[in-house]
Amino acid sequence: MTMGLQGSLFGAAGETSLQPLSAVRRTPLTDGAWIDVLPGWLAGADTLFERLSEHVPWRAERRRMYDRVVDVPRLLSFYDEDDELPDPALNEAREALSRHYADELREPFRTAGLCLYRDGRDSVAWHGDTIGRGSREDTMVAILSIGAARSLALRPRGGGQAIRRALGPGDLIVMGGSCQRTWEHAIPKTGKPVGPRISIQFRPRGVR
Ligand SMILES: O=C(O)CCC(=O)C(=O)O
Repeated sequence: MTMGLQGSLFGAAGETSLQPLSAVRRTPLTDGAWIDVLPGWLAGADTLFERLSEHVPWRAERRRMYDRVVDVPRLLSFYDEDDELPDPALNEAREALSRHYADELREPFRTAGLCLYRDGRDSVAWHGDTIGRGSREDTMVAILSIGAARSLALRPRGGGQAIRRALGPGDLIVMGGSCQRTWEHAIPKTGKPVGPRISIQFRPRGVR
Protein backbone atom coordinates (compact mmCIF):
# COMPACT_ATOMS: atom_id res chain seq x y z
CA MET A 1 0.00 0.00 0.00
CA THR A 2 1.36 3.43 -0.89
CA MET A 3 0.13 6.31 1.23
CA GLY A 4 0.85 9.88 0.17
CA LEU A 5 2.72 12.10 2.60
CA GLN A 6 2.50 15.86 2.51
CA GLY A 7 5.86 17.34 1.53
CA SER A 8 5.46 20.19 3.99
CA LEU A 9 5.21 17.78 6.88
CA PHE A 10 8.11 15.53 6.02
CA GLY A 11 11.71 16.36 5.25
CA ALA A 12 14.00 15.03 2.55
CA ALA A 13 14.36 11.29 2.39
CA GLY A 14 17.33 9.85 4.23
CA GLU A 15 18.36 7.09 6.54
CA THR A 16 16.93 6.69 10.00
CA SER A 17 18.79 7.24 13.25
CA LEU A 18 17.84 7.24 16.91
CA GLN A 19 18.61 9.96 19.44
CA PRO A 20 19.97 8.90 22.84
CA LEU A 21 17.23 7.74 25.18
CA SER A 22 18.91 9.55 28.06
CA ALA A 23 16.96 12.63 26.90
CA VAL A 24 13.59 11.01 27.69
CA ARG A 25 11.44 12.95 30.21
CA ARG A 26 9.19 11.19 32.73
CA THR A 27 5.79 12.43 33.93
CA PRO A 28 4.38 10.57 36.95
CA LEU A 29 0.62 9.95 36.72
CA THR A 30 -1.57 8.63 39.56
CA ASP A 31 -1.58 5.13 41.10
CA GLY A 32 1.98 4.26 40.11
CA ALA A 33 1.51 4.95 36.41
CA TRP A 34 3.88 7.13 34.40
CA ILE A 35 4.73 8.19 30.87
CA ASP A 36 8.12 8.88 29.34
CA VAL A 37 8.21 11.14 26.29
CA LEU A 38 11.00 11.86 23.84
CA PRO A 39 10.00 14.07 20.90
CA GLY A 40 11.95 13.38 17.71
CA TRP A 41 13.53 10.16 18.98
CA LEU A 42 13.75 8.80 15.43
CA ALA A 43 15.29 11.01 12.74
CA GLY A 44 14.23 10.08 9.20
CA ALA A 45 10.71 9.11 10.23
CA ASP A 46 9.41 9.97 6.73
CA THR A 47 11.68 7.38 5.13
CA LEU A 48 10.57 4.71 7.56
CA PHE A 49 6.94 5.65 7.01
CA GLU A 50 7.28 5.12 3.25
CA ARG A 51 8.98 1.76 3.74
CA LEU A 52 6.47 0.46 6.27
CA SER A 53 3.39 1.70 4.46
CA GLU A 54 4.57 -0.17 1.37
CA HIS A 55 6.05 -3.38 2.79
CA VAL A 56 3.97 -4.25 5.84
CA PRO A 57 1.09 -6.69 5.15
CA TRP A 58 -1.62 -4.41 6.52
CA ARG A 59 -4.80 -6.18 7.56
CA ALA A 60 -8.28 -4.81 7.97
CA GLU A 61 -10.20 -6.34 10.89
CA ARG A 62 -13.87 -6.53 11.71
CA ARG A 63 -15.25 -6.69 15.23
CA ARG A 64 -18.62 -7.54 16.77
CA MET A 65 -20.30 -4.53 18.43
CA TYR A 66 -23.53 -5.59 20.11
CA ASP A 67 -25.64 -7.06 17.28
CA ARG A 68 -23.50 -5.73 14.41
CA VAL A 69 -20.08 -6.52 12.93
CA VAL A 70 -18.18 -3.32 12.18
CA ASP A 71 -14.86 -2.44 10.53
CA VAL A 72 -12.04 -1.72 12.96
CA PRO A 73 -11.10 1.86 12.03
CA ARG A 74 -7.38 1.30 11.37
CA LEU A 75 -5.21 -1.28 9.65
CA LEU A 76 -3.06 -3.66 11.68
CA SER A 77 -0.06 -5.94 11.54
CA PHE A 78 1.43 -7.87 14.47
CA TYR A 79 4.95 -9.25 14.79
CA ASP A 80 5.34 -11.85 17.51
CA GLU A 81 8.66 -12.29 19.25
CA ASP A 82 9.98 -14.90 16.77
CA ASP A 83 8.81 -13.03 13.68
CA GLU A 84 11.26 -11.04 11.62
CA LEU A 85 10.45 -7.35 11.94
CA PRO A 86 9.58 -5.61 8.66
CA ASP A 87 12.43 -3.11 8.81
CA PRO A 88 15.91 -2.98 10.40
CA ALA A 89 15.03 0.38 11.97
CA LEU A 90 12.49 -1.45 14.15
CA ASN A 91 15.15 -3.89 15.36
CA GLU A 92 17.35 -0.95 16.32
CA ALA A 93 14.49 0.80 18.11
CA ARG A 94 13.53 -2.34 20.03
CA GLU A 95 17.15 -3.01 21.04
CA ALA A 96 17.69 0.58 22.17
CA LEU A 97 14.52 0.48 24.28
CA SER A 98 15.44 -2.89 25.79
CA ARG A 99 18.91 -1.58 26.71
CA HIS A 100 17.65 1.68 28.17
CA TYR A 101 14.87 0.16 30.29
CA ALA A 102 16.70 -3.08 31.23
CA ASP A 103 17.17 -2.26 34.93
CA GLU A 104 13.61 -1.08 35.40
CA LEU A 105 11.70 -3.50 33.16
CA ARG A 106 13.96 -6.50 33.84
CA GLU A 107 13.06 -8.12 30.53
CA PRO A 108 13.37 -7.05 26.90
CA PHE A 109 10.72 -5.64 24.62
CA ARG A 110 9.79 -8.47 22.27
CA THR A 111 6.69 -7.97 20.13
CA ALA A 112 5.80 -5.19 17.71
CA GLY A 113 2.23 -4.18 16.96
CA LEU A 114 1.84 -1.85 14.01
CA CYS A 115 -1.27 0.25 13.31
CA LEU A 116 -1.93 2.40 10.28
CA TYR A 117 -4.37 5.28 10.77
CA ARG A 118 -5.28 6.27 7.22
CA ASP A 119 -6.78 9.64 8.13
CA GLY A 120 -8.55 11.43 10.98
CA ARG A 121 -11.50 9.01 10.85
CA ASP A 122 -9.27 6.15 11.96
CA SER A 123 -8.89 5.84 15.72
CA VAL A 124 -8.71 3.52 18.67
CA ALA A 125 -11.18 3.75 21.55
CA TRP A 126 -10.34 4.00 25.25
CA HIS A 127 -8.62 0.86 26.50
CA GLY A 128 -5.66 -0.48 28.47
CA ASP A 129 -3.43 -3.24 27.14
CA THR A 130 -4.88 -5.77 29.56
CA ILE A 131 -5.31 -8.92 27.48
CA GLY A 132 -2.13 -10.34 29.00
CA ARG A 133 0.05 -9.58 32.02
CA GLY A 134 -0.70 -5.85 31.89
CA SER A 135 -3.98 -6.61 33.69
CA ARG A 136 -2.15 -7.64 36.88
CA GLU A 137 1.50 -6.54 36.67
CA ASP A 138 3.38 -3.32 36.12
CA THR A 139 4.89 -3.30 32.65
CA MET A 140 5.81 -0.98 29.78
CA VAL A 141 4.42 -0.31 26.32
CA ALA A 142 6.64 1.85 24.10
CA ILE A 143 5.11 3.62 21.11
CA LEU A 144 7.08 5.10 18.23
CA SER A 145 4.87 7.36 16.13
CA ILE A 146 5.62 8.18 12.48
CA GLY A 147 3.66 10.02 9.82
CA ALA A 148 1.05 12.65 10.63
CA ALA A 149 0.80 14.01 14.17
CA ARG A 150 -2.08 12.61 16.24
CA SER A 151 -3.00 12.97 19.89
CA LEU A 152 -2.69 10.13 22.34
CA ALA A 153 -5.22 10.69 25.13
CA LEU A 154 -4.84 9.15 28.59
CA ARG A 155 -7.30 9.08 31.49
CA PRO A 156 -7.44 7.41 34.90
CA ARG A 157 -9.60 4.27 34.79
CA GLY A 158 -11.78 5.28 37.72
CA GLY A 159 -12.53 8.70 36.24
CA GLY A 160 -10.60 11.94 36.43
CA GLN A 161 -8.84 14.46 34.27
CA ALA A 162 -7.74 13.20 30.84
CA ILE A 163 -4.45 14.37 29.39
CA ARG A 164 -3.28 14.48 25.79
CA ARG A 165 0.13 14.17 24.23
CA ALA A 166 0.56 15.18 20.59
CA LEU A 167 2.70 12.56 18.88
CA GLY A 168 4.56 13.83 15.83
CA PRO A 169 6.85 12.01 13.40
CA GLY A 170 9.62 10.18 15.23
CA ASP A 171 8.20 10.84 18.71
CA LEU A 172 8.42 8.22 21.44
CA ILE A 173 6.04 7.70 24.33
CA VAL A 174 6.46 4.91 26.87
CA MET A 175 3.57 4.05 29.18
CA GLY A 176 4.94 2.43 32.32
CA GLY A 177 4.28 1.30 35.86
CA SER A 178 0.61 0.48 36.40
CA CYS A 179 -0.47 2.52 33.35
CA GLN A 180 -2.14 -0.36 31.48
CA ARG A 181 -4.38 -1.35 34.39
CA THR A 182 -4.99 1.96 36.20
CA TRP A 183 -5.20 4.26 33.16
CA GLU A 184 -6.72 3.99 29.70
CA HIS A 185 -5.47 5.44 26.45
CA ALA A 186 -7.02 6.25 23.07
CA ILE A 187 -6.30 7.84 19.71
CA PRO A 188 -9.42 9.99 19.24
CA LYS A 189 -10.88 10.66 15.82
CA THR A 190 -10.25 14.16 14.50
CA GLY A 191 -12.13 16.31 12.02
CA LYS A 192 -8.90 18.03 11.05
CA PRO A 193 -7.47 17.11 7.65
CA VAL A 194 -4.65 14.87 8.87
CA GLY A 195 -2.58 12.49 6.77
CA PRO A 196 -1.74 8.89 7.56
CA ARG A 197 0.07 7.86 10.73
CA ILE A 198 1.78 4.62 11.74
CA SER A 199 2.08 3.62 15.41
CA ILE A 200 4.71 1.03 16.32
CA GLN A 201 4.15 -0.48 19.77
CA PHE A 202 6.86 -2.53 21.42
CA ARG A 203 5.76 -4.77 24.30
CA PRO A 204 7.39 -7.40 26.52
CA ARG A 205 6.38 -11.06 26.23
CA GLY A 206 2.80 -11.74 27.32
CA VAL A 207 1.68 -8.10 27.26
CA ARG A 208 -1.06 -7.36 24.73
O1 LIG B 1 -1.83 4.41 17.98
C1 LIG B 1 -1.28 4.37 19.06
O2 LIG B 1 -0.22 4.91 19.25
C2 LIG B 1 -1.93 3.62 20.19
C3 LIG B 1 -2.19 2.19 19.82
C4 LIG B 1 -2.81 1.41 20.92
O3 LIG B 1 -3.13 1.91 21.95
C5 LIG B 1 -3.05 -0.01 20.74
O4 LIG B 1 -2.98 -0.49 19.60
O5 LIG B 1 -3.32 -0.69 21.74
